[in-house]
Amino acid sequence: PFLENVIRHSNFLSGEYSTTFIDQTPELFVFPKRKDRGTKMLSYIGHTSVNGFEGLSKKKKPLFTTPPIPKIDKLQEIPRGTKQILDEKGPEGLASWLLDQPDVLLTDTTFRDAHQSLLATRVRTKDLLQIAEPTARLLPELFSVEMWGGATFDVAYRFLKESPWQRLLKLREQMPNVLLQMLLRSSNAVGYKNYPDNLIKEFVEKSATAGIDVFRIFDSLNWVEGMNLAIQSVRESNKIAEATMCYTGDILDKGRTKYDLDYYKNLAKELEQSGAHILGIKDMAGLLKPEAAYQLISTLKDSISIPVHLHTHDTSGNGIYMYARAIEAGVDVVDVANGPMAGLTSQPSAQSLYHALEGHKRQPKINVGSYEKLSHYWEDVRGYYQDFESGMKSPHTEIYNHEMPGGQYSNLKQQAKAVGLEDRWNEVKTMFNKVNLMFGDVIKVTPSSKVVGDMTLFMVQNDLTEDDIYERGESIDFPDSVIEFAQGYIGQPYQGFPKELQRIILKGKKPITVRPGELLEPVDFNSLKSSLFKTLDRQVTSFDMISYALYPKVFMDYHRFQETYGDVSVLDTPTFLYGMRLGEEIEVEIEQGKTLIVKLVSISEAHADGTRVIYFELNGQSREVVVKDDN
Ligand code: 3PY
Ligand code: ZN
Repeated sequence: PFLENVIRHSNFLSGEYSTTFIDQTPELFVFPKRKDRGTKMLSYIGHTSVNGFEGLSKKKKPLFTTPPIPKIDKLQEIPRGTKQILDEKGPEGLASWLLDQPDVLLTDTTFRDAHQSLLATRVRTKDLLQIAEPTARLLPELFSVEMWGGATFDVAYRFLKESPWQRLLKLREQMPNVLLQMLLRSSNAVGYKNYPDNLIKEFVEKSATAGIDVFRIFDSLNWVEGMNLAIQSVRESNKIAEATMCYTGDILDKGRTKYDLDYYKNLAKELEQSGAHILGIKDMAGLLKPEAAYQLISTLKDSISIPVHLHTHDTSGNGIYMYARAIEAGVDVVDVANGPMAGLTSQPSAQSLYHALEGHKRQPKINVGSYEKLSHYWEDVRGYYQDFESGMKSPHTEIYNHEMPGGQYSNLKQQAKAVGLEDRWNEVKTMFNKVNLMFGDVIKVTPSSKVVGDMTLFMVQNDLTEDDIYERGESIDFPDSVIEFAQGYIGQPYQGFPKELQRIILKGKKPITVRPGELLEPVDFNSLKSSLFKTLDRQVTSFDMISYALYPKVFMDYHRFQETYGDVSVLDTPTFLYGMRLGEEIEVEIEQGKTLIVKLVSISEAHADGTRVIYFELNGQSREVVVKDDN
């Protein structure tokens, strides 16, 4: 059936196929085989109606309003944007175009960091896709839309049961005019550990072909040696390498000299020399204060000749004022999110920034009315994910003390709760700061922030003080991530590891000082392809291979889930998260032009073996599925 699919495909018939044809044409692998999609879907709905969604306590499906999609004229051509400039002028040309813009440009993070930081990364492709074309049409002046990478990759498979590659391909289709941007953790790609060099190269190359234009590349220790491979791979793909430095500490605090203005200035120069088209500044915890931003950006604009792109989190509530000062100092692009998805641990609001700069000569040239139209959609979509909210309700200035990244705060709180430390959250925050100082004051961002977090929970949970670690550390088994960090497996921290602590943690193990990627065996893609072909029992794409190589277990769990429940990405989000109410009827478009009408008729009492029978109507026909009640 695969070959038949190929030769009947319109692109094949018209001769428009290339070597990426197979990767980008997933419908080739949709065979009219084996199972009945309807039954699988009913099993999922039945299971979720009875047991709730993984990680959420079971509750009745709330009533939601349907998010309004702004009206657009699909017959009109999509307005030109930065993507066309990149295609015409190449990455260097795009960067020099950017330097020539008198006003500040905006990157919209609503599709990635905003929901990673506010809603535990849970926003589904279906909800992104519906608003993608309206966004592309209404906001063609954006510099870029950040919509991929960071935690979205594994969360898509793990919790949303959908393919991140499909998300990318589909969004690219709907947004052909603006640059699409991703967050790339250098040698950690979109994972939490170092990967072999050939996997990083392959990942970059395939992400570029699938649609990514701007790669924001950072290393969790600001270790440039760990970033070079990713920077070069992006350059080879003829895409934009936004080499990024993570901002930590406070350059205004003269008592803290490790990360001072000179540190950032030298790092920026090094990144420019490494081939960056744009310099990114990643203020992942929102520590950059307004005056610090002014000094930092002014210094960088004097020291390097590539554009500067600033990212922050609005946790402290100072984001807009900080941006205003950075804009005064000449920053070229700043990251914002659409109002209802902005603020707190997310990015500052696009609309707020626009109005704050009223009358300013660098006010962004966007249509703020368009932003508001799109905001009504996001307001309602956010409601779908209410159970993933972190609970932070107001600006949080303690961030300046504990320095936890925006995306980590809610996560670590959850982890603390899971190990019974919910009541000791204040202690956890204080300990996070202590551990940071014990580690020598490190950059804290994925994955180094996770190491600090793991050590913090370990110490609080075991009632260990700093003195305990130094006095009786020899007899303490530290968490794996802490040992790996001390061994050098996530790279080399600036000014090295504190020697005494490293000795205590490693207990005789020898640390490495080279790039971890140099020591890792390359992935053998040929043998991976044949072994995956056997396990998946279907053709294998480059995307499958990369995902498997990054996350073997996560990828196989996803595959098994699909075998059981089919493609659940077609379900609306309330049904995906809460199942159905008794008597409710929904429509599910399982493919273009093919809609199923599903009604949940009744649910039986639990039988002795713990199963229930769920009675549905599927397109008017009675159907039943048996579901195990896990409650
Ligand atoms: C990520 O790596 O996912 C981040 O957003 C870090 O800030
Ligand atoms: Zn961020």
